[in-house]
Amino acid sequence: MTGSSSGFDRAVAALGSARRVMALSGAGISRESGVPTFREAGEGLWEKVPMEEVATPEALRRNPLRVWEFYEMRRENMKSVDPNPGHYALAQMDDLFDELTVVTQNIDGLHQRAGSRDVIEVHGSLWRVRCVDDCGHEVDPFPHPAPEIPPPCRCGSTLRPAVVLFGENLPIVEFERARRAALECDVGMSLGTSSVVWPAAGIPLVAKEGGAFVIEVNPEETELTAHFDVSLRGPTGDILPRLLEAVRKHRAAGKGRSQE
Ligand code: BV8
Ligand code: ZN
Repeated sequence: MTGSSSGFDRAVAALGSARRVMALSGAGISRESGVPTFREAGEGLWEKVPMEEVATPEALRRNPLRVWEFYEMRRENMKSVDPNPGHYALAQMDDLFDELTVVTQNIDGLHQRAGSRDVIEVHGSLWRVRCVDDCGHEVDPFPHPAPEIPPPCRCGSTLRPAVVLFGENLPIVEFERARRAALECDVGMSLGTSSVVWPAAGIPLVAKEGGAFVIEVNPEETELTAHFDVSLRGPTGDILPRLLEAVRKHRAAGKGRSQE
């Protein structure tokens, strides 16, 4: 369930009068689809595989096969995975606002499959590969399973997962667009992220600096909980559909901004 009902009601009132919304999502929103998170006690990906071994540029240079096996395993696991009610509710919120920008740290593509129209992947995509030597060649979507790993690039080099590894810069165009959406939004949401990986974790704080009302949805407290106007304690698969319903009712009752 959420935090105090006043927290939920304040979130509904803020969303009810919002025109532009920015939502940062993390692995938590995909957890109810069966995608393991990174740091969940007992199931987190990094408990099973040290991230230094598979998610850094050094690892990719040192042992590309090991990194490819890790991302092929994640693609394989996605075969039986579908968006969950949290993804769908967020996608249906597209019709409630002039702008709803989903800034996702996730690489699974579930927001797009659920129908969200404006998704910025600040950590890349599991379904895209690019040239290790930046010759410009990209394949999106890359066939799964890969015919051979690491796959050859047409320039003679090899291809790598087009995801942002630890110690790598975020794609500058996407990150700038995410920051601008955060600065300009009326409400910023943080959905299912532990807020420990920067600079993505700081995007809701950019929204707050820009004067937005900021809402966190997470079953647990995070490192940034104290910075949010409201922190709703619960799974996104439960809270987002309830927020969607409540904002629709709020609007139908003539509260919040008029629908022109
Ligand atoms: C960068 C893509 C500039 C790949 C990911 C030393 C050297 C270099 C860099 C650093 C350094 N020290 C610190 C840094 C910065 C580093 C960083 O922040 N490290 C952390 C660990 C301290 N950041 C970087 O390296 C970034 N780049 O800084 O570039 C630079 C360049 C060179 C040198 C210096 C600086 C790049 C980071 C991107 C890494 N790539 N993913 C892949 O996915 O395989 S990170 C990955 O983990 C995610 O993308 C996400 O961003 C991050 C955090 O994960 P979450 O999504 O939050 O998931 P998590 O498991 O942590 O939490 C799940 C949450 O869900 C929990 O809160 C849980 O309560 C909640 N939950 C559970 N169930 C539900 C739920 N919520 C809702 N509903 C539920 N049902
Ligand atoms: Zn190439």
